[in-house]
Amino acid sequence: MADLFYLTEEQRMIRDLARQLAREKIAPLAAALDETEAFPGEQLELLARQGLLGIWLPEAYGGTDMGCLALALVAEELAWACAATATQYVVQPLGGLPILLSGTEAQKRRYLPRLATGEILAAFSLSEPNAGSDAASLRTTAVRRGDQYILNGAKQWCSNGDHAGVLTVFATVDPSQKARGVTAFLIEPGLPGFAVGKKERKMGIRGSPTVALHFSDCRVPVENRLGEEGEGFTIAMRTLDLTRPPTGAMAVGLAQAALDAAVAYAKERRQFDAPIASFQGIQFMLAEMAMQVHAGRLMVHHAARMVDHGLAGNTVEASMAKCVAADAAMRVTTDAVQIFGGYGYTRDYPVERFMRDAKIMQIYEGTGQIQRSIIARELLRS
Ligand code: COS
Repeated sequence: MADLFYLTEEQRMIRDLARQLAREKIAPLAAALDETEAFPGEQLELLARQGLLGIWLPEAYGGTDMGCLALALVAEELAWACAATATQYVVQPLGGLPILLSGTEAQKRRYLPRLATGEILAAFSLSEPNAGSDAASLRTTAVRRGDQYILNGAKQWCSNGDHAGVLTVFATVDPSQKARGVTAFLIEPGLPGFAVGKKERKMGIRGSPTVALHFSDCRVPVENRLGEEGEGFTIAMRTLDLTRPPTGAMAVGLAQAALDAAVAYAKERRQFDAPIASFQGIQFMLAEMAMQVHAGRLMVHHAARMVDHGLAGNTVEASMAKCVAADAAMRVTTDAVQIFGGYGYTRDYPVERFMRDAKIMQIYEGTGQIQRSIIARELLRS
């Protein structure tokens, strides 16, 4: 089936490597990671050693320049094994792409090679307690004083914010300007006035830490501003255009894992003197699940390929792919629990974790409703 996707030799190689690592080394740790909410440090070190952390970066910055589809392929394989580890993997380009897209040469040289090797991890902080879907309404302020900006405010839902060596943080130089006031800054831990806040206790992807950030008269040198004043919102949106395909790919991987588990269980589980896979009701469910996984995967590949072929403006395709794949993951994982019956509702089988992990796919990197708004806006543009 994979060959139908017309992958290059290089893409097939990187997918196979990720699949092997995910199945042999990462999947066995996934249940305990979920249970303990531990940080997947060992898993990320493994991915770093295998050269997987820098595949989205150009060679000039220590990467292997494999592109968006390769990133999506790896994200899918990792999410098949552990959605929390996969999330941590995708946070590296989420936090780092703004630097690649808009950084000065000095900023790129300072951070990107270390992101490629995994020496430091990245984070991306756009959301706030009162600015989630309406990201342009963020209220963390950045006031220029000489060669510094003074940041004040609170950020929310920052994946990996407590482990990152560099955080791309969005603040506003003028709240009345909405999106046009948003400005991006590179923040390093230890900066006076910057503190990591509450770690959330989440339903799923529990090995991926989600924290609040606090800025209290935090002095940020002007050299740490990314792009110009007012360019931050566009930087954030362009980044999400690139990370929504790999995020959709995580949803595909999770859905594939649930489908694989459901197929295996349906063949093994006997009721009414026959394997439940022999019943048409179950067969139809499995067929529906397979169609949804397939549709999600094709859309993810298409949105990622647009990036790799240098086609400007994959915004709508990225939103469609992320939305369809996330909805597929929610439906497929829910159906997998149904096929497992009472056993599926217990922690003795992985499908309940898959279902909990799937829910975030419809929320992070823009909710399903925001993706639909982006698609509709394009349809209705006159
Ligand atoms: N690429 C480049 N620029 C973009 C863009 C994109 N994909 N999308 C928007 N922009 C630009 C617009 O062109 C506009 O620039 P100008 O003012 O120069 O014309 C600016 O950004 C503001 O865009 P827009 O008017 O569309 O902003 P809205 O406030 O209406 O918000 C949505 C747009 C809802 C799409 C945005 O707030 C969003 O994506 N929200 C969800 C945020 C999210 O995903 N959060 C998850 C947390 S990050 S893990």
